[in-house]
Amino acid sequence: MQIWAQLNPTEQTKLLSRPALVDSQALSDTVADIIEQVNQQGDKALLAFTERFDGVKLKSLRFEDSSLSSFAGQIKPEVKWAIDQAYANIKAFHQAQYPEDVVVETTPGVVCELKHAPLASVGLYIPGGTAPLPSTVLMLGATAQVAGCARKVLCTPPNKDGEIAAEILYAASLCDIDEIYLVGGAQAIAALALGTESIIKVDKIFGPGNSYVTEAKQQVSRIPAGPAIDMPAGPSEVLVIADEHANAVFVAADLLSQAEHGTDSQAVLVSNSSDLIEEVKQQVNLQLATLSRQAIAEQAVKHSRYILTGSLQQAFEVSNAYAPEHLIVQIENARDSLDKLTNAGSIFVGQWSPESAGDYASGTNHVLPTYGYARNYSSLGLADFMRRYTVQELSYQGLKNIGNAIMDLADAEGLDAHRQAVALRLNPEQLSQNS
Ligand code: HSO
Ligand code: ZN
Repeated sequence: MQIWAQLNPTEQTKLLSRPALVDSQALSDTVADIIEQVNQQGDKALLAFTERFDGVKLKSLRFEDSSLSSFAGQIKPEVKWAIDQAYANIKAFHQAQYPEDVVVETTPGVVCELKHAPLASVGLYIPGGTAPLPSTVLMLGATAQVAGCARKVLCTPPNKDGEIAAEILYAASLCDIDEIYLVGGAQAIAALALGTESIIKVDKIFGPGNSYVTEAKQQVSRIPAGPAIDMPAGPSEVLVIADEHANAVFVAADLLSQAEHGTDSQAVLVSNSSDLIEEVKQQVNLQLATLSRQAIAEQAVKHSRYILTGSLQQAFEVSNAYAPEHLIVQIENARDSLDKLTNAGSIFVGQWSPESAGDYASGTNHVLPTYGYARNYSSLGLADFMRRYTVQELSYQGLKNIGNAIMDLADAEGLDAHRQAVALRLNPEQLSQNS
């Protein structure tokens, strides 16, 4: 347990720092090489990388099956029902996020509009790894579907048998995703960004992934006229603020649900009660022993942090400084503290709101800013699958009304043609004078 007030500012900053991202030259060179090979050899490179990294020799990259929804029959009924319920809630929450268009007459005769349109084509990356993540398919797919993106392309690495989990296929079918490719890693990101013979490139790439995927997303986003990406990513993290009224069993369970994601997962408890902290520590050890992913969670727990503050206000300050991806507030009258908690990807209020709810089924998106980016990046939402643009229409009178402002500013910037574009409209006789 660390006592916040006893640390100097440097120690406080160090305590809240994230692990250094694997940002080695070797990683970035490897990824650059993969991107270049996909650029030069297209599908051939994708198939070769899939054989090398996923251990499977595919005949075709595209997952061909006309009736994706038939995979419902291959999954447990309760999992199908769970996917259905999660999908309905995610859809409902994101449907409510439709942005309003704006029309404003800023000056008489000068009408400005803000409009929204769905992105035409989006790439949704679903990681492979130890467990299939149908929940991530729903988070990305349902949101793209609600936004109205015409082309939704899903890439995921095949398993050893060259297949994709039925849960992923079923979730994809709910989201109307009919373009699925069996390709993962940096090579999938390269294909989505550059295009190959079988994969047409997309406008924006979404989704979590390992350090290769993350690096590849960063690199392709720098390609001139390349795709946009959703957000930078780091290891997943949770910060729990708890007071002496909190249930230590619940708090420990929440810390562990983060810890089991990966050995680099970040779990932080901030409390004004040393008794609660001690209780939670005991609970963490007890519950850890029951987990199937104990080995992973144990590693993450080793670098978890327990911070004792002098007050709840100080706990809020610590949380804002850390800017966690997930923030769970288990204190009395938790809702009253919301105004003070400014920096977090997603906030879970009160003891009945575990992070798992948002990870799976409440309706909020689980793609969230990590690594302190909750300070300046938004949680994924409908707006990320849309672009906004403006429209304007001026009448003659409107142009007259702001004409002097335009011409004087053009003068100030020394841009004569800009001035002329107004002057010639308002005084067309100038044209004949010039010629
Ligand atoms: N906690 C993860 C999302 C997730 N959890 C998927 C379970 N499945 C990052 O927000
Ligand atoms: Zn999770």
